[in-house]
Amino acid sequence: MAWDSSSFPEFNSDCSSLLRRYLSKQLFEQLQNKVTASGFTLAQAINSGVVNQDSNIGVYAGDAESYRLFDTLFEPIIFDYHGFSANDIHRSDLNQEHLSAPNPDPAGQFILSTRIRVGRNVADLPLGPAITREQRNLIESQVAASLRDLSGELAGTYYPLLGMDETVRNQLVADHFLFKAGDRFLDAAGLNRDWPEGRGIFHNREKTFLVWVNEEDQLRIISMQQGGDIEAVFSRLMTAVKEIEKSVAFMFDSRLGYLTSCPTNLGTAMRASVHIRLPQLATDMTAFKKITDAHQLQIRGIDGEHSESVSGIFDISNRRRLGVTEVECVQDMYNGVVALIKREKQLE
Ligand code: ADP
Ligand code: CIR
Repeated sequence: MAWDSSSFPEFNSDCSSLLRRYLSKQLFEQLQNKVTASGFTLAQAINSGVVNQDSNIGVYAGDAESYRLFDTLFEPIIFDYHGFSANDIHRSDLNQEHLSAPNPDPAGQFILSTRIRVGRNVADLPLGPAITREQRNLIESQVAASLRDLSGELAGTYYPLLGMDETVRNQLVADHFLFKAGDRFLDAAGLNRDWPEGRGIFHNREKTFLVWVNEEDQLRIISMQQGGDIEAVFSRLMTAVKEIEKSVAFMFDSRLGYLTSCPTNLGTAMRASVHIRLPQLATDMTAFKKITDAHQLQIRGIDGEHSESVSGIFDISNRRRLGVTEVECVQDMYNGVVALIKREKQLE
């Protein structure tokens, strides 16, 4: 759906995005002529949520300045999503020794795999929605060069998307290692410009450590493995993040934490998830959601965001990422998963 960005957008009656909730006509008019130094406008920030009326959130930032220039729109969305408030500041804890999350399913009855990722962007450059082709390509070459220096378990190879065999690419997506192509939410945010140039994936031989380059964020640093050893996955990720940070300066704000293109990822930019089989709970989504809501968890489908559950398998992850530490993000997920497994066993 194309829209005339010079006038207040129309929202469908069933649109329930945070954009619709917080963008009044008056606010639109106050912000519509503001432009950041990298040329990012309100129309660009809200395009994804206007074009995709089924968005949950509907806004993206083009650069660090977007969060300040359009703060009257971004802040209420951030507060609503993360339960964060104006006086809160971001707290970080990357110490793996502070996490207590013993495998909640040592028999391997429920948890298929565990994955934890953080988003990162490069300091002093625009975010993906406003980046130029040259800046994106520069990030790709600099990040690929830094990743080449990793050693031990983290050592691996960078595979650019440009020129990648389609069968190989499709298999990486199907196996949950690589981002999909053509996401309409990202597309409308300007994040698919010049595709596939500048994008790629780094991974170690076992595919337990991966880095996505220039997708929604410039880096998505990922640790994953089969089963429910959450502590091992977290520990590998923390080691990797600290290593990469030695050679790449990340965009960081003392109040909002790591800055990301989507406001749901601010703060820790961490999503800790399990793929978990819960066939009994799947038959009663009201009871299921009661548990996930109590533990501030998000339910996604088997192929990630905006996908469906298949065969009673769900992607369960922490919802809050700002105002909580990395350790607390994983602890949220762990506590909720323990509660879900307990309930599933009762229903069996
Ligand atoms: P993100 O995690 O970066 O927010 P998505 O929700 O699109 O993005 O998920 C990216 C990919 O990671 C998808 O293929 C998804 O199925 C996969 N994934 C997420 N969690 C797990 C997990 N615990 N085990 C295996 N794959 C996972
Ligand atoms: C949306 O608004 O639905 C997409 N732009 C994605 C939002 C991020 N997802 C989330 O709920 N954490």
